[in-house]
Amino acid sequence: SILSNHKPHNSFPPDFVFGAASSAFQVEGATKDGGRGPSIWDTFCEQSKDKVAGGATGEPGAGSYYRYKVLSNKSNLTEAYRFSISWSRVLPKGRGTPNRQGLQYYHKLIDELCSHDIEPFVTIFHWDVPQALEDEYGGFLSRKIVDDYVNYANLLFTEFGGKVKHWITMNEPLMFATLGYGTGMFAPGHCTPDLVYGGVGYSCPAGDSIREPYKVAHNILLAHAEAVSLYKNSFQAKDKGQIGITLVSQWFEPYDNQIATHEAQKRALEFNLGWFLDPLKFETTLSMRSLVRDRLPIFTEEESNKLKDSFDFIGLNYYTSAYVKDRPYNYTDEPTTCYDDPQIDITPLRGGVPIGPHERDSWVYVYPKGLKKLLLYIKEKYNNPSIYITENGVLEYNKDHHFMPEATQGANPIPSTPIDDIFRMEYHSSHLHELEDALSSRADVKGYFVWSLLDSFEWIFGYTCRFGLTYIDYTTNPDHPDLTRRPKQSARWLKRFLSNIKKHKLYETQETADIVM
Ligand code: GBH
Repeated sequence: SILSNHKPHNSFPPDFVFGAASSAFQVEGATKDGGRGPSIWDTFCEQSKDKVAGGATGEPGAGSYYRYKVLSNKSNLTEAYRFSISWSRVLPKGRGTPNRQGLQYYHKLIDELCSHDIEPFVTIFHWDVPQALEDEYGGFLSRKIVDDYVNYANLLFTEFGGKVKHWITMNEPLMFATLGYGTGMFAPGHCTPDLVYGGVGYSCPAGDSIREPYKVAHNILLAHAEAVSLYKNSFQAKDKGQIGITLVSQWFEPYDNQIATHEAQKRALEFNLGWFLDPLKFETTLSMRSLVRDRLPIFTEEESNKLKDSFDFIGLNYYTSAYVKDRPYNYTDEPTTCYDDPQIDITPLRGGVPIGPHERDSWVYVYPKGLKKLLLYIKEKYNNPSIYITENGVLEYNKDHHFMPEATQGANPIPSTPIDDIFRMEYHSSHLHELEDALSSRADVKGYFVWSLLDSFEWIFGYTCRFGLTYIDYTTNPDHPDLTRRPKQSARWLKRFLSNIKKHKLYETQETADIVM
């Protein structure tokens, strides 16, 4: 069992928020319906079939465009729902006349949530750049995106600001920049032509794996800062909401005790989290400046001031951890991708032993302690910002996954029925224990979102694996899958967990019964 202990979960503050999360392209489907324009992920799925398992696309997602009444059970599964808005559904060409039908969809969804006391947390951008802007000027490679992004954000604040009190400008700029422009594994699939990286060849028509990721990250940060300043100047006083950005990082354990290894650990955190969090709090990390050198764009003093403290909260996505060691780089060689710049090796194994239990070819190595360590690192280094864990979760493969036989040896065995996901419940319970430890060390954590509410389109893995608390049946009718939803065991557990927490909140002035999972 990966459950380190069965202590009661009883130390959450009364206003702590529990939710589940998703993103538009992954769940909505209906990619051509209701006036939606294409995004770079539609194009990527169409044109790079070799890069997405099974040649999958955003159809059917989880069918959420038509089945938006997802949470209207008699009692709620969660107190909050984090979802993203599809930019090209509300602005099919990225700018210009809004698509009323698209806006109507999000009004319906938000009203539905509010009528069940489920708080909407809205991600403005979760990787799905309108194809029109990609075609026109290269999307986030161009600084022109800043105006269009701010115009889009302004539309959302104006339409939904009365109802939405938590805004997230961007999801994981790290992944968007490095996978979209470093390896080319994600849309828009850029990398240095004929890149061979880590022994694997990537075919990309164009790109520059050592420069583009940094340009894109730079423009993302500028767009974020402008949108936050717009919200703060024109909306916050009347709407009384909060705005932040979601970042992702693993925790990195030093592989051994050498000084160089500890320095490598520091660089690993700086290049993953610090790349974005440092300019939001101080200024660009020194190690990045000295290692990426003239390939790292520079913020003007004005931009830098605008970036500083441009958030009410930080969203943090945490899934897994790895070991890190030093990899001194030979400067006579050009680096191949941005992954060479931090001069580190990242590996989930030490002496052949994985850092935590995992299913055979899954990237999620279960390491709950990493969450606490990351939270305390952020608390110390960044002056204890308010944090929401905006994603935390684990996957299971479909039964027909080709690694099936070996996979069953892992710690999250393929469930005997698709909804029998004990390992997921244990995953969340143990991460919540570590989160509570971080709370007791005074980390300012305000909420926790499970990834994900529903099984959905899992990017390059297509529909071969599932992160949902809710199982989606894709098989009933191949032409028109009816996408029947069934709560998994983990969903039942979460519901019980929450009602216990609520009881605890209610009686917290008295001495009260143990809250046990
Ligand atoms: C999150 O990213 C995303 O925000 C969310 O949309 C997604 O559904 C969720 O993860 C689950 O995957 O590691 O090279 O094999 C977390 C970062 C980036 C981790 C892509 C998995 C897969 C490629 N993810 N990565 S690799």
